Amino acid sequence: MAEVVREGLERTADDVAGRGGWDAHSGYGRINAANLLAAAFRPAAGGGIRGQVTDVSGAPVPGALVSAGGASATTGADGMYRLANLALVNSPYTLSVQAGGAAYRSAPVVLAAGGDSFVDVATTAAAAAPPPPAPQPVVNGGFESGTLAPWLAGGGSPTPSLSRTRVHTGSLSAYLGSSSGREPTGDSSLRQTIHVAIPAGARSATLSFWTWTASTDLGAFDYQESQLRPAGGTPRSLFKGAANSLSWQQTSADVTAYNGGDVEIYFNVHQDGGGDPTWMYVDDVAVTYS
Ligand SMILES: [Ca+2]
Ligand SMILES: [Ca+2]
Repeated sequence: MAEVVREGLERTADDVAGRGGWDAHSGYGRINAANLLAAAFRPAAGGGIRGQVTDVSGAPVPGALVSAGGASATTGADGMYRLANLALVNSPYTLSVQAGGAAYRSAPVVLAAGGDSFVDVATTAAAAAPPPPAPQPVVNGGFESGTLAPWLAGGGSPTPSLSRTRVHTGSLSAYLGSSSGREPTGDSSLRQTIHVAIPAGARSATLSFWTWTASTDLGAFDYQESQLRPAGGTPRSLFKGAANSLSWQQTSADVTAYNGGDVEIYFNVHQDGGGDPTWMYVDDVAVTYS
């Protein structure tokens, strides 16, 4: 139905391009609703052929050469082509398509005067190879290697460790702070420096991770925190406070601004030694691109 309406709109439009033809600025001209309802077609000396060239997987084939009756066009990124203002007197036309080193010919295409005929061409051109997966700059972001490395532990109050108690995915996470025993005074931190390199075809990079937080410090002298620390730049806080989520929460941060440079991912639990401990699990730290 939509095709019938489209063709009707085109063929009953008021001529703007001249001789009932098409141009890139005004298309087939101004819509004329009265003519459309009356099916009063505009006199036209030609018509167009439009369509899409696809590969074996049905994906668009850009850069395919489509020609008919001495006119030719190259498909765009969406695989679409347009051959405009083909002379009606030479109709029907046979499309020739060259894609992926092979040639194809269509069945005869009868032009519609003053409108487009749609012809899609399915070729056997090989599907484009998928882009290689972007490198993951965070190493051991799921803590599944059985060691914290290359994460660097700091603070020593206490030194972070691996946990099997609470994991977001897999069987291990990182455990900062202390859930039991005498509450120490000081920091329990983990950090890793990554190099942000947005791959071709992507425009942005996002860091995400999951944390499970608990705190019994009602005075909020303790805190869990996460920062991004660019080399030579100002640290950026992603969160800081005595959180008590008791569930896995995801944090995401746009790291596009660090493209081409290094940034340290920093997690910390600070405790005040007051007997009301605070702790945090971290898992699935990763950078994605889009
Ligand atoms: Ca894990
Ligand atoms: Ca405390």
